[in-house]
Amino acid sequence: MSAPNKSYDPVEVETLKPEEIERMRDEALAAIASAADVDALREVKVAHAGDRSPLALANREIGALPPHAKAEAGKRVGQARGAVNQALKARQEVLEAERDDRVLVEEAVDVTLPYDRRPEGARHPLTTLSDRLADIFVAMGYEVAEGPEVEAEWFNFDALNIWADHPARTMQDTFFVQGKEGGKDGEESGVVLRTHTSPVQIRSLLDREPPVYVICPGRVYRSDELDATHTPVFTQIELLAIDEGLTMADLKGTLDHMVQSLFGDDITTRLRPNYFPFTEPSAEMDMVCYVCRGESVGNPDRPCRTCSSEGWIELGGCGMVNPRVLIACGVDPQKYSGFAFGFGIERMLMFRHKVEDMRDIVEGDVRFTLPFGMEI
Ligand code: FA5
Repeated sequence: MSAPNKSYDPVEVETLKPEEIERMRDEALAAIASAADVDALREVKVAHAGDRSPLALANREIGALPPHAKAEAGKRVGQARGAVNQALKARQEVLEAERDDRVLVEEAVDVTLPYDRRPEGARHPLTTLSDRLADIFVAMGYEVAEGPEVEAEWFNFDALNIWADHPARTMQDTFFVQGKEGGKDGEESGVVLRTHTSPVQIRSLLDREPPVYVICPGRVYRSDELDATHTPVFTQIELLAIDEGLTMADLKGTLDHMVQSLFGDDITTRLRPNYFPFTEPSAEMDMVCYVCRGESVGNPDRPCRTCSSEGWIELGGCGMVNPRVLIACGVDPQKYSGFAFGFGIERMLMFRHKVEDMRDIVEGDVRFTLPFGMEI
């Protein structure tokens, strides 16, 4: 602040002279006008409107003036500062708009440019469907059980009541890893790639005390040729329920609940007599065709490709667990009974999503998998 203003005339105070204030204002306005961008304007603002700017310092001199002179000087400095602030605001708006326009142009994305990133994958529909099936049963209190894919022959066959000379061994064409005769001395079982998920029934019963409620999704192997409806490596899901007093009605109710959860409330199942050594009685399970709901049967005007106008779709095998299996696992068949079923997930995926060739499912082409990626 200047020394006491003896003459009490603001004009006599150098920094408060009108032409001086005008010069300060004009310099500020010129600097504002020539600021090229928002950053430059920020510096101009500090220099010409900040606490140590010439106009701010001049403003401080007003305090030293006598009361009658303060008003005039205050008005002059105030107007100059007002003009500078207004100019700053206006320039700020212009420069910000220019910057935004520039950013829009610079950061624009040409969505028509060729896509050169690696495509994102998607969960394989077999995994999604297996998880979905598992969820249905976990919600009913079932536990997910697992077993090895390279399995002892005893678990895959013998314990399931399929003895070495049993004709049922030829029902499933087996990949042998090591035959009994090739094993070390004293070994009782050969080693196979499991031909079905049923050995997990045995492992589950040996691991747990009844009641047992397990499901087991997993990969299985058969020496089948790869064609439109077969693959040598496929996926099954197995269910096993062992408790006191379980009957075929429980099996039927469980199957109905599963197909209704997947295909809709009005879908039911039916059982047809069949034979599996590990279940007695055994059945083949079918579900009502979820596309035509059976209406294509005997109705040539409304043919159905999904069920070949039969009204039913074959799901897999099931039955009441053979007491011999329970005995092999140390479970008392007088006290406990139970049911089991197993089916191929590839086949279910084929009719559920109208996949016409099983090779599409197993070949791993991401163009097949991607459309399924969104299913939750
Ligand atoms: C079995 O494997 C029995 N373990 C099922 C079972 C479990 C019956 C529990 C009773 C109690 P099967 O051999 O029929 O059954 O095979 C079951 C399903 O596997 C078939 O319905 C079919 O959907 C599927 N499947 C069989 N072979 C192939 C293959 N090569 N490729 C794709 N899916 C197949």
